[in-house]
Amino acid sequence: MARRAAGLWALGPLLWGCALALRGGMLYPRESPSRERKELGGLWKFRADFSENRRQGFEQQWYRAPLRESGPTLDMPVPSSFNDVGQDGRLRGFVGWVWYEREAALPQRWTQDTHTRVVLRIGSAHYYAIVWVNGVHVAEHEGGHLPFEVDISKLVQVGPMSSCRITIAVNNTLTPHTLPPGTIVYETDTSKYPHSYFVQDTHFDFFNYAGLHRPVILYTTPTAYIDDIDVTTSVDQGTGLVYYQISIQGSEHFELEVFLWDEKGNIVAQESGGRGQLQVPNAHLWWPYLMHEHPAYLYTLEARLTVQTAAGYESDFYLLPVGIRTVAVTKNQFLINGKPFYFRGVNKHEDADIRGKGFDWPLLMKDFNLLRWLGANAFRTSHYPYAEEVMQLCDQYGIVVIDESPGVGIVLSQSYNNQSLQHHLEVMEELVRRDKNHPAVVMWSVANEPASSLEPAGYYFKTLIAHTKALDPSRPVTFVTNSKYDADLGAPYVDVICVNSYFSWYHDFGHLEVIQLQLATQFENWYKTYQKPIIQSEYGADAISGFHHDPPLMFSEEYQKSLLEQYHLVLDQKREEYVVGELIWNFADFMTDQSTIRVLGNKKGIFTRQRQPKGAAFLLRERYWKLANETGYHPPAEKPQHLGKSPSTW
Ligand code: BDP
Repeated sequence: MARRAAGLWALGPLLWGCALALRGGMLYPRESPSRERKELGGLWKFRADFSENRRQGFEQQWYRAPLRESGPTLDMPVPSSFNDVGQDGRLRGFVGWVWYEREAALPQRWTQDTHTRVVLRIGSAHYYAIVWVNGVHVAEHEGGHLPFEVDISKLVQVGPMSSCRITIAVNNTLTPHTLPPGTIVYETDTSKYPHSYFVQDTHFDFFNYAGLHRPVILYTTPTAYIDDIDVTTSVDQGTGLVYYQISIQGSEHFELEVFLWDEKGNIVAQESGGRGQLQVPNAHLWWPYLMHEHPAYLYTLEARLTVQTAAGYESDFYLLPVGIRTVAVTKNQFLINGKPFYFRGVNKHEDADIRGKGFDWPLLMKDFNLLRWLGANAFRTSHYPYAEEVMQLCDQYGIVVIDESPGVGIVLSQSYNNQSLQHHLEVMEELVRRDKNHPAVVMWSVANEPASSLEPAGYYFKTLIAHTKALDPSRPVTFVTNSKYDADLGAPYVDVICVNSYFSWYHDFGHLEVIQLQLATQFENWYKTYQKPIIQSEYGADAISGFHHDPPLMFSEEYQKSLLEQYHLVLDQKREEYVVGELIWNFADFMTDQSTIRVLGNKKGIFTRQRQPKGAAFLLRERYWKLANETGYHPPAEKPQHLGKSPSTW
């Protein structure tokens, strides 16, 4: 078979690969007396570039005029993946550039007041994006799961009727140096394939949904503004300590006041200056769900910036939810607020139905309601960072998060070279910058199932983990392994061993009787080698909802349940020693590439893709509630579902 891997250049523009260096903060756009926001959700104009080299859009400069003038366009919902919305099979599997466009009408006070800064923020564009406003190139971003933004004030503050036409070209091509990596394979045997035929190969087990997956937002700040806030917390004999650092842009001469509000609307601490410590006597700590009678208590840090201008005073206000809690790891425990914490949780995907990976409030609420129903207290953002709105809900509901980078499928030796490592370091910077202030995030995961026994993996993970710890010394760092305990070159650098295994699924088919022995051996080997706490970060079996067989056979609901039960027997022994958590694979069925081992996707969900329970969901529910009760913590009263509260002075 004549196959050759093609470089990304084959599809990309000349600018490809020049990702912007990380600059400034990435605070979530929140409304305040000094800030407004406008979501650009809804139908955008859309056109996939089906030309052979996928470059027609650049050659014809589709960004210079309304997209409809370039040829036929579709209406495409944002946020959403573009793949499953239409009836055109070519679009579902499309690889290359797609073009989105939207006209936005802006309020006059945004376009006429030059003390207002207008910012365009894209929550996620998978995978590479180039952005133009009114035909002017304003931004590029690599990576499909983290936000980027650009100040577009100068382009929209040009006259009373100024318009704002936003064009975004998005390319979903994955190469050995993207995260996640992939390969474009050209098929050159003309007896089998048409001229210039290529396919996208990936080394991960989920469909490479693409498009504008998360909200696109326009928001304003004053020209002197709060650019970033960095909060870490600790506790000293009941007194909560909130260390903050605030960076300001647009002025060197300013006053900064910082207030901490409790949930009742009282100021409990206050400071001035860009850096300091707020002390909260008898602090309400942030506890995970089902661990304390006051779970997930959130204070609100209010930063007030005042700048003197020729015209008088100008202010900027930013409100940040703050949970006071500590995280620590011993050789066999994971501690939150000094108490042993056991992860009873799930792995998820941002995947559902026709919207693909598009952000969706009803889906998000359903998933959180199901987590509560299950009695779960944790999840891992397998295998990429989730939407910011998800992280905010975790803070509010007390769901603990292992925050994973898109480092999944790192299995080719090329994906360990300097270019890949450099990009991975930048992605960790973007991830930490975005999620550092979430109390729910208790650990970073830099990768999932890399080929960590390959020779370059040692240096790669040593560097990556050290960099992540330097960015955030307050949280442990891990990656999730499926390598052998004595061959894993990255494991020496992690704080917690996270191990995936699929006994009696990917081998020993049907032989549930070997699970206990194999799992116990797995745990003992890892613990003996590293003396670090262990999380069973994946285990599970496919079950096709409605398939039954007793005695249990593979793919039946009975088999999935029985396999889980075997795992639980060993987990119950080892959690007395050093196992600190279990995360089922997977919360819900999800879409994958087509193959003979996937039946319309991966069916290891304990819920279907439509979020209906399989038998295993009831089994896990019973177990998680039992574990919750065993720890002696009482279910909390229903938590009000608002995000923090506005200070009463407003
Ligand atoms: C693990 C991967 C996960 C897969 C799962 C499976 O981490 O992404 O979906 O196996 O095969 O190896 O179901």
